[in-house]
Amino acid sequence: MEAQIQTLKKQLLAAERVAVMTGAGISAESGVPTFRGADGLWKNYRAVDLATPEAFDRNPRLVWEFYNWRRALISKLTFNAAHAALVKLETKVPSFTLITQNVDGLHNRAGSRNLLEIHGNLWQVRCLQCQEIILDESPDMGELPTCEQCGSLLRPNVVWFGESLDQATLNRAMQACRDCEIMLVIGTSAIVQPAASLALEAKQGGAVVAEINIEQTPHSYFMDYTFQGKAGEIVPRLVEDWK
Ligand code: BV8
Ligand code: ZN
Repeated sequence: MEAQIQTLKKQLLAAERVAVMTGAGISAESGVPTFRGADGLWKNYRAVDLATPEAFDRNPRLVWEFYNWRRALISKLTFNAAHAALVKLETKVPSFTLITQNVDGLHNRAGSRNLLEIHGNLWQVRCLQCQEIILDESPDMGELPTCEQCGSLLRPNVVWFGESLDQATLNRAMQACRDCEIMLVIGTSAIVQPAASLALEAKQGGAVVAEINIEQTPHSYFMDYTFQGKAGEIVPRLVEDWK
């Protein structure tokens, strides 16, 4: 692995255009539960069953309880060495795009700038009626928060299963993956679409693609590099002793 890290590090140093895709695994060492890992449960519910418009229509109180639980938990956590290493990488690469499936806001807090949050952001809420989007970082939004403008129910401004992603954001992510010379894919199980198709876009665009994950994924077979280990240990080594 060490030789591979040194080789990839040299390639990153020489690259003009780099794209990075992160999933829940990059925040695991910060203490944020992943979706599909052993910690992916909440009160015996699976996150994927609560992160849907149907669940919200059926029981908005339960879904808000789930999101308030995540807000309260994540508000006590902070970014880790992997998030910080990507901020350093961004300062060194002429054209750098960070694409994240995560809604925890830890990349923003670490200082990433060119960031595409393709599944939205837990710290934003949206009014069901007037569509007003508000940044609200309070750990607990209350049982059924309502819009100050029109009094309607608010929802987390995240993309739920069955909902389409913001097309402009997705197009920018697609373009960055098609154009890049190197793509790092960090801490994602490569199951959720269309996010998982972005690594294929990079590969088909001729990029060198590297996966960093504690386990193999359905995409490992087409990776140029597969680093089996923790993001918090491997990502900083890719940018260490860079001047
Ligand atoms: C859409 C926001 C349609 C909410 C999220 C059947 C087949 C194929 C697709 C589908 C299907 N049925 C339905 C679909 C589509 C569906 C989908 O992909 N479902 C999956 C479950 C099969 N997709 C959608 O619904 C998307 N929309 O398709 O729209 C459409 C089209 C046109 C018009 C109208 C509609 C919307 C998907 C977005 C859902 N929202 N999040 C919230 O967070 O509350 S997705 C959610 O899962 C999170 O964003 C999360 O990031 C994402 C993906 O999971 P991962 O990030 O990969 O996390 P996971 O836990 O799975 O894995 C963690 C990984 O990290 C593991 O590999 C682990 O080994 C690794 N790891 C752990 N620790 C570490 C580590 N790695 C390194 N270091 C460590 N320390
Ligand atoms: Zn409103």
